[in-house]
Amino acid sequence: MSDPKSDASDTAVEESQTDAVSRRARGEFVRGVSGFRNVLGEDPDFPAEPDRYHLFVALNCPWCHRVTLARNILGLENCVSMDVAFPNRTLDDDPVASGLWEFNPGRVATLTGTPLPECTMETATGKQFRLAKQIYEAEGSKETSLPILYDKKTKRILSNESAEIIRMLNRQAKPLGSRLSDADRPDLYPMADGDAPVREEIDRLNELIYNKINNGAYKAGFSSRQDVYATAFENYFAMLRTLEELLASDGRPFLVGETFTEADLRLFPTLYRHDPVYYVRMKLNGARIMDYAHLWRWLCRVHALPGVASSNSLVHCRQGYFGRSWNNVVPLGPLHPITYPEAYDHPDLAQT
Ligand SMILES: N[C@@H](CCC(=O)N[C@@H](CS)C(=O)NCC(=O)O)C(=O)O
Repeated sequence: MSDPKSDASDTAVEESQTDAVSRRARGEFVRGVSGFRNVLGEDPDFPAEPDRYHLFVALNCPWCHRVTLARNILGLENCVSMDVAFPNRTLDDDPVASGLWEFNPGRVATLTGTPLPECTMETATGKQFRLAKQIYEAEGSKETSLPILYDKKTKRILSNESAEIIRMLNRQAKPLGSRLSDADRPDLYPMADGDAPVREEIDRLNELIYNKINNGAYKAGFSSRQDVYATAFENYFAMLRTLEELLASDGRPFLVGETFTEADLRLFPTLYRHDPVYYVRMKLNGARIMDYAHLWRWLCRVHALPGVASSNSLVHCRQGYFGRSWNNVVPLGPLHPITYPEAYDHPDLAQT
């Protein structure tokens, strides 16, 4: 079973920033690095307490999707509050700048012709900021990205790195006030000594899936060079085949075995977007996930887990990915054999 190899300095969290400027100039999409990296519950400034922390997210963003999944799956919906930005960034006529995340629940989505009910104002800083950029500026930062984990008590940004936010929410779920008992709450990254092999396998898959699938999709869809796109395309589908073989090897329900872990949580946002969005938007039209029998059944299995369906919004994904660069006209397919997200209730549609 061949695993596509990662480039030396890419990690499971971020890609190499080596020559980032010249690589971008040569048409390669290179994702930046998050600057806020405090540790909840370990950093004395940020003790784990109920009703103190807040998430700023956009539901079309796959990195934010990791965080909304963790919040719901860990039973933190009532003790970690959340605001939702509009899925399209600000437009050219914006008084501040275009391309920024905006908290504007009145904004109309071209896909539905109405405002989106999930969108909120900014409710955590006490300043009702319109832009995520302003939350960063309040701390002297020039960053603009989502997700953000925010401390409502000290009015400070704790973290803006989704890989670390999900790990911290998992580790501190109980002191944060999770509504789930220890027995009912999944452990996304088990820390007992005996679990070292599980952690190693989660880390190994995280790095491959981040570079070849999660961020790989952007390398394919946002690069402006045929060769960069072609390499990302090949790596993406080679990794899907590897995951299909892994699941087929012994019929395991989840990537690392019998239990749902962080590796599954981090793969889900990309595969959830593949057939209805990335197939067109990221030019990843080599196959649908439905064409991989074990991966399709895995996707439907995760979609059916408690807390998952309420963490997703395909309307926000469609609206967000097909915004400005697609004349705000959102493709309505696929319709065959069934519409999405309804298709995720049908593991039987797996193309064997
Ligand atoms: N490494 C960060 C990446 C976050 C990220 O790149 N988010 C995108 C949205 S999908 C973003 O906000 N990009 C910068 C911007 O648009 O201002 C994480 O995983 O949290």
